[in-house]
Parts: sequence; structure tokens; C-alpha cells
Amino acid sequence: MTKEISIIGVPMDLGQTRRGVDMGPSAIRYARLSERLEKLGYTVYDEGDIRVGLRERATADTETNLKNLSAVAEGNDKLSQKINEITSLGRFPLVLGGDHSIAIGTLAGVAKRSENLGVIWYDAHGDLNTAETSPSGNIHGMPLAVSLGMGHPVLTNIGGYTPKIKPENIVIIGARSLDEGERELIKEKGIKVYTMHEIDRMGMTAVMEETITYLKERTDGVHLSLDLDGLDPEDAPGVGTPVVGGISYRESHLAMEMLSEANIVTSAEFVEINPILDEHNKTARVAVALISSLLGDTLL
Ligand code: 6HN
Ligand code: MN
Ligand code: MN
Ligand code: MN
Repeated sequence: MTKEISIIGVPMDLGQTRRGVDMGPSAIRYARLSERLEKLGYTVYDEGDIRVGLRERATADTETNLKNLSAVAEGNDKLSQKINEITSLGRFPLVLGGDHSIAIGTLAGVAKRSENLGVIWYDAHGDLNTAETSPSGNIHGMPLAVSLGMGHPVLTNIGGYTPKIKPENIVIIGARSLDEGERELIKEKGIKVYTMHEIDRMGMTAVMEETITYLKERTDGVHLSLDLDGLDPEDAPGVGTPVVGGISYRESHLAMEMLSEANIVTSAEFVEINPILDEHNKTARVAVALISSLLGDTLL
């Protein structure tokens, strides 16, 4: 793992309808992210926030049911350019959301340097919807499909190429709320998924061992896209689309430590933290603890 980290905040809330997720990056910084990483021996560059259009000014795109399409695309385009700058300097990109639509820009940036990028999608949801299958029109439910090259061309062409990733290089962990179209896509493309059922049956240790072995064999780098709603709402209440029966804090902590030991993660993003819905910044503090574990924090 490179010893230089660039933090990029993306105060994006236009990929869904609840207010407050744009304050996620501030909440995570307030929970002392930089200090924790510096203590671990990293040189930390906080690149500040990507400028995202205001909800009040986002114009309705009349020819599509995708909400705030042009403003979401614009923010992601800027993000992908920023990621390119950071990876060309050899730094580890750590992206703070913002809603999960920002994974479109992150992946457009990181996948450019990788023939076979692996992706761990840690989430209660599949985020595999397209305009045709989406029940909501919310783009935060679509970034994984978009990165596979499926969806509105304004989104799939961000970064100037498509697709960004291959279905066989994806592992979804924590799924427990999948729409009908998403299930069909998972089967059709053969995407590897550990739902809560597998996590309960096998235990997180075996799930992570299999995930790591699987990705090590076939990929040349791994992006971790961690949606805080993958965790149980008891442990991470500050999210816009909570789903009961999720991954515990302890299991998540273990998962991050196993990824750290395996040393396979080359970029990461932590998304969907909504401070308005949170309890005393608990979810942001959980995010900082998980980031520290991912980047090598150990008890001894
Ligand atoms: N997330 N599947 C639902 C939809 O509207 O497409 C929920 C998506 C949630 C997305 O949490 O990042
Ligand atoms: Mn998500
Ligand atoms: Mn989710
Ligand atoms: Mn630890």
C-alpha cells in the first residue's frame, strides 16, 4: 500500500431525494479522519471537496426519468478527473460521499489504470438498476450497472470509455434489498453476491477469505465501495435508505482488517452518510474506524 493518501470529498445529494447526505464529507472529517491516518504513518493530502451543483438549481431533465441527470453527471465528471490526477501521482484515492452515485466518477477514474479492476460492493443494495428497472429514478441505485456499461449514455460515457469493469470481477457483500431487475441482472451476468444469508451461514471470516482469494486470482487492483447502509441501522443509523438485518460493526471491522492483511485494496470510497439522520455523528465515527482498519490500524 502506498504511503500517500489523497482524501476527496464529494458533497453529492442529487442521486437520491433525502437532504443531508451532502454533509457526509464534513462529518467524516470532523470525526478526525486525517489525524487517524497520520498516526498510522501516512502522508495525507486533503484535496477538499468536488464542486457539486445545488439541488435548488438542478434543472429537470424532461426526456428522462433519471432525477438530476445532468448535475449528477457533471459532478461525476469532475470527480473522475480529480481521481486521474491523484492516481497519476501514485497516491491512494480515498473518496468521501455523498450519495452512492459518486461511485460512477470514482470508478471512471480508477478503472482507467487497470486492465482488470476488482470491485467489492459492500451494501444492503445492488445498485444495479437502469432507467428501465429503477423503482425510484434515483441514480444512487444505478452506479454498479453504469460501471458495467448499462444505463444512460451520459452516465456510462463519463471518463470517455465504457465499460469500466467486468461482471466477473465484482463481489457484492451484505445485500438484502434487491429489486426484480437487479436480481435478473445478477443471474444473467453471473455476479458474485454474498447476501446476509451467506454472511449468517458462513460467517464473515469465510466470506472474506473467499472474496480475497477470488479477487486475487483474477484482478490487478481492488476498489472498495462501502455504502454505510451495508451495516445494520443499529450500528450505522445515519443513512438515507436503511434496511434492517445488516452487517454488524464487529463483522465490518473484521472485514476491513482482513482486507488490510491481504493488501489488495488500491482505492476506496465511503458513502451515504447522512448527518441529519445520524445520532451524534455515530455513523461518521464508524466510517473513520472502518477506514483506519482498512488502512492498517491494529490493536497491538
Ligand atoms: N443506495 N434499489 C433502490 C433504488 O431506488 O434503486 C434503492 C437504492 C439505494 C441505493 O443505497 O446506494
Ligand atoms: Mn449503495
Ligand atoms: Mn445502499
Ligand atoms: Mn482494529
